[in-house]
Amino acid sequence: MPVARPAASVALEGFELRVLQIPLVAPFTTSFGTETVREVIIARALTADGDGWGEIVTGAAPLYSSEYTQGAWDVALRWLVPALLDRHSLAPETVAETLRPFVGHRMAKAGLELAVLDAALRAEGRPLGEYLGAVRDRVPSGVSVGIQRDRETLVEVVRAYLDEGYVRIKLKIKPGRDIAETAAVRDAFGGIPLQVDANSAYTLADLDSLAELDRFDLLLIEQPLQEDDIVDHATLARHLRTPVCLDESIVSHKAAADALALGAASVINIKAGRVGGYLEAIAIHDLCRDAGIPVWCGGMLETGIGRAANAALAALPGFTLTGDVSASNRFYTRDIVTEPAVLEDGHVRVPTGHGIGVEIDPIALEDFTVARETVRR
Ligand code: SMG
Ligand code: MG
Repeated sequence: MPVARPAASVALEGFELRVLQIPLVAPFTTSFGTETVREVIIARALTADGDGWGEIVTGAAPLYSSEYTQGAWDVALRWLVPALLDRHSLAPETVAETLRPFVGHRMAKAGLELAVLDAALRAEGRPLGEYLGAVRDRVPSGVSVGIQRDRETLVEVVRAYLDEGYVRIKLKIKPGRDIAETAAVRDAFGGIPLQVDANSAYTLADLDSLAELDRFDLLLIEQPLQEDDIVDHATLARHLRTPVCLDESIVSHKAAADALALGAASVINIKAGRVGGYLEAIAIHDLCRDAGIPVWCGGMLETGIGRAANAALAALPGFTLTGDVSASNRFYTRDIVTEPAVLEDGHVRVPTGHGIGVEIDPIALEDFTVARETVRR
């Protein structure tokens, strides 16, 4: 049990799932493509003591990982939600165990678990941060900068984020759009905290060009190789001075333990969605803290729901590196919560309200909904 004090059980009566499409303030380009709209699934747990909210962070296409909206939608409605509804009284800590027979689909499981957890904590009057073990009331905010048209544009985009107060910059890179881009940002802004993320775009054959990044004194290089290239990441790590951080590869506590045992990573990006939930995320946090491995909280362009939960997670003691927990307006002009996360002195506040600590804006939720399904016991 990763938490100090479990939450009370809820009497689960149903689930409402919605697909939302929310326009982004600007296109977001990574090594695997460009997004202009965030397609996401919002889960609402209906319980005898009130509702709870969760977010399934899949994208429209299986490009970041094998999960995607329609796959998550199908598995949630066909298998996961019915399995949860079969339980008459459900403790949030037993959601993962209940869903374990269904292989994979971790983002779908994570979103459902968060909805149950939020309902339980709201009913008890407990904030998520307190439940997870947060030790800070705000967290430093880093920003993930997509691949830009050219280097001049990249420098101006980074400048605007630094002016807003972001305390760490992450550049998305891919082969051919890496060394010169990183050099341009280093030249323009000197010793700012800087890191890069390749989203699996390289192979070991690119070792020499990846080693060129060593001269930029980066905090880390995130996921240079494929998701299942654990041994190759270990080989790469032995040849780079830049610390290797894993994102896509770390799908569970077990995957994290294996990666550390093999020397495949010296830093880990923790995303609750990717690992199947906030409780699994805490287990990885605890593993890394005991192993002396720094972790940071990743982002999946979350709406105000997941963003609030991520701020709570990032406030745990082992999150010693700045995460991708940015303000809502980094991605959205309009969010689905009434108090979207804002940047204050380079930080985002950990909500103190009950559960995830933010309230849903029902009109925005409705406006962005493109599909909806309700399942009742
Ligand atoms: O939420 O700030 C955010 C996005 C951070 O770059 C980010 N996420 O690989 O770390 C990552 C990417 C995954 C999302 S790309 C669709
Ligand atoms: Mg990443």
